[in-house]
Amino acid sequence: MTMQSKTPSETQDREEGRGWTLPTSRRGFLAALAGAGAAISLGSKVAWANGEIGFWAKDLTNEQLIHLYTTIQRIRWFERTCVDKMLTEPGYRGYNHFYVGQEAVATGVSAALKNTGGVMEADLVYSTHRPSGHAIAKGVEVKKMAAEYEFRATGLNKGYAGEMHIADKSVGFMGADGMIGPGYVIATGSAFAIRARGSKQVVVNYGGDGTYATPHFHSALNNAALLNLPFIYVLENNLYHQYAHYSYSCPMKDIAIAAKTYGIPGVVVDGQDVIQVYNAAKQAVERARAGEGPTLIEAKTYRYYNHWGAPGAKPGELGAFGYDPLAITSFRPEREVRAWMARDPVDISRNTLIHWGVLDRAKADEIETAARAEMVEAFAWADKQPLGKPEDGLKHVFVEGTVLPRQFG
Ligand SMILES: Cc1ncc(C[n+]2csc(CCOP(=O)(O)OP(=O)(O)O)c2C)c(N)n1
Repeated sequence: MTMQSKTPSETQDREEGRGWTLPTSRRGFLAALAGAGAAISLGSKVAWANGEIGFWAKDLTNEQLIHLYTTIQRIRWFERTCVDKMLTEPGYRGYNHFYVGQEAVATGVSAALKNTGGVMEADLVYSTHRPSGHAIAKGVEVKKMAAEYEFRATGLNKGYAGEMHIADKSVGFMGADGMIGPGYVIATGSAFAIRARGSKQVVVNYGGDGTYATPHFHSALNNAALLNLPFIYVLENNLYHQYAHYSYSCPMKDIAIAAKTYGIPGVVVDGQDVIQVYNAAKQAVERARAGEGPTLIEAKTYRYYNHWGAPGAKPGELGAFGYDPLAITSFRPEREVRAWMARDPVDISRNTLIHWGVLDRAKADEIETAARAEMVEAFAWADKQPLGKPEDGLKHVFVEGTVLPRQFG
């Protein structure tokens, strides 16, 4: 990648010393970035022009880079532990729409977000029916998440959500959504509320390639563009909706082209490479935070396992799931599966960080072993948690208390 040439206005600004001074060191620049809003956007443009932030994510510290790799491993092992249980434990209750293969997308996006401060301060993420990676990357507690997947009373949502509707407002994870479509409209509404409050929060909405064909996709982007909302649509193009290739429902190869229709940036990014995803997300977040409106990011990625999995599944069976991606070739070519597995997000992030001298092999192995142990322990803890009682079924469904009679409308 070549450095972007300086635009005349930026050069002019620099020469005339308009409104900003450049700290000499990169760390100094990062400290200056601690400010918010428009200052970040302007600072970032200057940094970009100076080669400070490039495709190598120079703004991330070694610790933050290691955190990316750790997150990818944690997502991978959450899923693999879940799969193991489905295949080997007849009593396991959870089901899952697996995220294996797509880990770098959620990880890269969340690294560009504010993930603390609760619903009024954290950036908000609206998820899909394939939520585990989105949730873990956002900072959801995995033990409680594992318990929720098994409908345990001490789970993240008291066993009411299962996989399909997990939510954790404390980290800005607003919830998974089993319906393909309506969530995006809710997410844009949420971005509108944020703008109305004058908050600097940003809303990220995830969707699959299948969402292109829904009216909600177009309605969400159209309104976000018209109202200039702090909204980012991350479309994870894993090539298939259930068992149909996306070319059956989308006439373009790059779905990001749709952004042109709404006059907003549309970015295609390699979803297997966490650094590339991070860079695209960071730019979109800065843009949204500075009041410059929405972005559509299309991350090209691939799901290894089948559409979903449930307890009692047999490896490789269509309609259940396959643990071995190569066994799931009845609706996709084996060479395609092999080609994507050769670009595994775990390997890419590991090799990148080793190549950069951020990690060595021993440390990378240690992180993987720890992630694996953490997930085995989380699911073992979840197994021991109590199940919900039938008589509690209607609790937390309605708001408790009295509503005064009044006329609406
Ligand atoms: C409105 C609606 N129609 C149909 C379904 C059934 N359904 C569940 S997942 C899915 C495919 C989703 O594909 P995509 O958006 O590409 O996401 P992916 O599963 O590939 O991550 C469908 C059709 C649904 N959940 N909601």
